[in-house]
Amino acid sequence: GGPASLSRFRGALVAGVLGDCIGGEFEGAEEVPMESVLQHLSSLDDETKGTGILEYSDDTAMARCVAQSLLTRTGFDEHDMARRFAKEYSASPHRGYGAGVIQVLKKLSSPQLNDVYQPARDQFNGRGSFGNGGAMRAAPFALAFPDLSDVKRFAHLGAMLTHSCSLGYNGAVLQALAVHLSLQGALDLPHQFISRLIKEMEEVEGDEAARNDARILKEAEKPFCERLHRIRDLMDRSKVSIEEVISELGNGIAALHSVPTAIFCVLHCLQPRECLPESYGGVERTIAYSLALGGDTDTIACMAGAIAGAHYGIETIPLSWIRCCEGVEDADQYAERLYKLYHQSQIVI
Ligand code: F2R
Ligand code: MG
Ligand code: MG
Repeated sequence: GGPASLSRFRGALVAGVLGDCIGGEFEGAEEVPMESVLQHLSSLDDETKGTGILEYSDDTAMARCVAQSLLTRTGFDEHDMARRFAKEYSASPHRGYGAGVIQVLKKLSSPQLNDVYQPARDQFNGRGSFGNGGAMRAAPFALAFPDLSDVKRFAHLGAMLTHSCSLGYNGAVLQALAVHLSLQGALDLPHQFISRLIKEMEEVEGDEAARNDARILKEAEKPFCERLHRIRDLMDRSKVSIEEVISELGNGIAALHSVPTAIFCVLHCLQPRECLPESYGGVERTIAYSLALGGDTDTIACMAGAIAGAHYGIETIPLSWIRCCEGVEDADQYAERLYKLYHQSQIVI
């Protein structure tokens, strides 16, 4: 479809859920041979193997809260979103949440709480979390707001409800920006896509808080920009091994070690790859490649899936994958409703 078509909206949310559900199999694994990935994926096609329904984890549980809140409030409402996170956690605590964020979610359920951002600020002795939990749920922000400055602003605030370290919330901003640009068709020109992300993140990472956090954590002055430059270098190479991707970009639970990696997975899989079946479409290639990196596979595949789904659209996603993942129908409905919200807010009165 054309820029910001319904197919792209559906692709983004559905492929995000698939990445989470399918990627859960390998989360935390140090090495994942491509052979094991392909076996896992082919078992999804084979109904006789009785894979059953693959459950979604915290990534999708929280993204659903973001989508529901943006739709119900027709925009960003921090109190409503915080309430939904807390309620979802208390109803279903065994979705594999991060060890630290659980404290925030418990505090958010207190009726006495006035400042919904305070529990996140108290994390890690006041330094805040740099985990990828803000980024893993950021895609719906790109689908709710057509304006790029709104996407940045609300992805930042939405992440701050649990992640007050700039290395956490700026990962969410980067992920939302990547989905936003992909939705516009920007991945048709991959080098321009990455340059645009660098330009936007130069501004995002230019503020005092980001510089301060980077200094304390002994990272580069603008850590996400530095990783985006590494992606550009990797893109220009004719061959890149999985080991090089992991050592240059990471595959861990920190936003800095996973959001740029997810973006690289999408870019690397824009063309067919030798290690992947020729029959695979772009979303299949992207998710398969993300799993082969090991580490935080559900989250990297979820984020890469959302960016790739916004590029290729819903029609490219195999039905066999859709059928075996929990929460896909809901994601599809949220996508349709967000599509309407997005296009309504573009009407100039
Ligand atoms: N938690 C997991 N996977 C672990 C295994 C789960 C297990 N399989 C199960 O079944 O239970 N996955 C999910 O967590 C990631 C998102 O985490 P989030 O929301 O960012 O959580 P948190 O706790 O804020 O941060 C994660 C960890 O990062 C370290 N960390 C963060 N900030 C830190 C700081 N300032 N100083 C030191 N360490 C910091 C801590 O170890 C946190 O626990 C996703 O992968 C999701 O799938
Ligand atoms: Mg998870
Ligand atoms: Mg994870």
